[in-house]
Amino acid sequence: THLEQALRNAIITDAVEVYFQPIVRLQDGAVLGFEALARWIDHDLGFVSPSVFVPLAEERGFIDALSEVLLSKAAEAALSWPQELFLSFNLSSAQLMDPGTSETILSTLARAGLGPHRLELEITETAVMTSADTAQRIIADLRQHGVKISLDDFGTGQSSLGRLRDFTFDKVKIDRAFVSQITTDRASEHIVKAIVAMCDGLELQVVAEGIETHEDAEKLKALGCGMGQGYYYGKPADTAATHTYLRSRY
Ligand code: G
Ligand code: G
Ligand code: MN
Ligand code: NA
Repeated sequence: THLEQALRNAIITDAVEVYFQPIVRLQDGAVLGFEALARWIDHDLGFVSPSVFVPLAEERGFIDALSEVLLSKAAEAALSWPQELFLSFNLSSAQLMDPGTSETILSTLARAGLGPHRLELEITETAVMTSADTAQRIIADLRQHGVKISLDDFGTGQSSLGRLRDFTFDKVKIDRAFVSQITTDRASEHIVKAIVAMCDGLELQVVAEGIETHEDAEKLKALGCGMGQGYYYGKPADTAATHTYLRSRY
């Protein structure tokens, strides 16, 4: 298709970009790291969402090539941040079915010169379900090298609690579907409260996604949630704007 060809071409010509969104400590707003988010603006097609082009690359069998370009760019940017800041990067489900993934990631990091302990990989419940054994091995291998694993979009997949028991994660990201209604919907508040308590018990870090207002942030702090992310703290921004953002804070 035209879209597929345009995307393949964008990968080759280095036209796919990475933006960064801050992840902060809720207590004091300190930046702890950034999530990398792919961005592509095509000459003819204009803005194409990663929720369109990532699944396309998966379907057409070139998610590896796309992801390698993105991770390589993201790692290069992270090199110029303060050393204590982590880089969080999304892995797609197809990558968790491919036994070569850990090797690809580690060698991309090595080439960029970014230590594996600075990388966190965001994976979804659906992704670990589809190919559990392979996913398990990839996760174990990467963690052994110091890479951390976050369970993304928590609460929206299936058998969430079973995943937490059977897999080893470092962090849970509460889906914005719960966070966005936390000040208006009692059920959402109770669910978030329960997730935070459960993660404390399991010694998992917790990030609330999609924080858009001061009121959201205050409520999450009161519920004991450790970290947050969302437009209230910062929208995804390009490498240069991310530098400026960091310079204003350090
Ligand atoms: O940034 P935005 O909210 O538009 O992202 C839409 C979706 O695309 C999200 O589910 C996000 O996780 C996914 N996404 C963004 N960047 C990447 C990437 O680099 N790799 C993968 N696999 N998914 C990404
Ligand atoms: O699936 P994942 O959690 O990786 O996707 C992150 C998506 O959420 C990105 O597309 C990002 O642009 C979007 N996002 C980040 N912060 C906010 C927010 O505060 N509100 C909304 N509506 N979307 C957000
Ligand atoms: Mn994510
Ligand atoms: Na998410």
